[in-house]
Amino acid sequence: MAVMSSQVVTPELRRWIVEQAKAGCRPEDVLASMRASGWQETVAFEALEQTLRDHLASGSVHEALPEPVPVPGPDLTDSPSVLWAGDRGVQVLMTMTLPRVVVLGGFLSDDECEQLVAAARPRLSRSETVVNATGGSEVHAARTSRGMFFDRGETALCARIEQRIAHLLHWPVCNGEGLQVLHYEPGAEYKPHQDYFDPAQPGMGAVLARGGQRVGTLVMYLNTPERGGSTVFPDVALEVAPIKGNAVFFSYDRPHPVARALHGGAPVLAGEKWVATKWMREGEFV
Ligand code: PD2
Ligand code: ZN
Repeated sequence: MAVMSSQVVTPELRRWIVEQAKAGCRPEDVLASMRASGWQETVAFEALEQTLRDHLASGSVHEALPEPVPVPGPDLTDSPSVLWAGDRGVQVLMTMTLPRVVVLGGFLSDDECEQLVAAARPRLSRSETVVNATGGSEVHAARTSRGMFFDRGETALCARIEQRIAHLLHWPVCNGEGLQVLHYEPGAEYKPHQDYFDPAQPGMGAVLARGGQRVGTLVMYLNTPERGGSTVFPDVALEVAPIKGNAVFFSYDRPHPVARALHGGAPVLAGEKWVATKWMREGEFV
């Protein structure tokens, strides 16, 4: 344990500094957080510098940052308030750059929401998450919704919504996975996670072979829960309220925390929550 000035740099502090660096935080922001929690300027600076130097020397941050790739997204040139999605106008309610998040109003009609719920309801089963080791999937406590997948273009309604998404986000229909519908009952949630696949994990080869990485997500709200159920982005303290017919789009140009795309579905506190999710791949999803 190094002693500098009157404050002691603990192993916990060093570990925290390394975690911040791995998550892509800029050193000046890490320094500002340390100052805000009472660390003296010189102590904070030296702890940061020494910890990062030691960590680099240990070889453990030489994992290269993946190169950014093209991602889907609406054309937000000149800050439009309404975007044309091929068959209807969609409102732009909020935009953010890092992470790239766009909240859309009136993406689906009430009738489309109700039809999706009715078609999905009889086919629901407990949602699963990807198992890193094998690329398969399993039930996990972090994800307590029930869900189902439509095949791409399975119904006329799916095909219409897929065309709308492709038009709005300038991304081919064939790069999209089939629509997934999720149902959350009170208490159900989807803890913060990344939608991309961790390329370092064994078992990802088979997943990535079906169209490459995921690069964008559109979560469409099919009802309005009484309380709770927001889509949250903890890195930037953003909470998107689930409102029937609205949607939240976000993209991630590399499979790394620097894209800041960590997100989750907060627990439903009262009522129920229905969403449809469209994941977009780099290439054709087969
Ligand atoms: O239901 C949601 O709000 C939600 C949150 C995070 C859905 C997903 N992720 C997803 O389907 O990936
Ligand atoms: Zn997600």
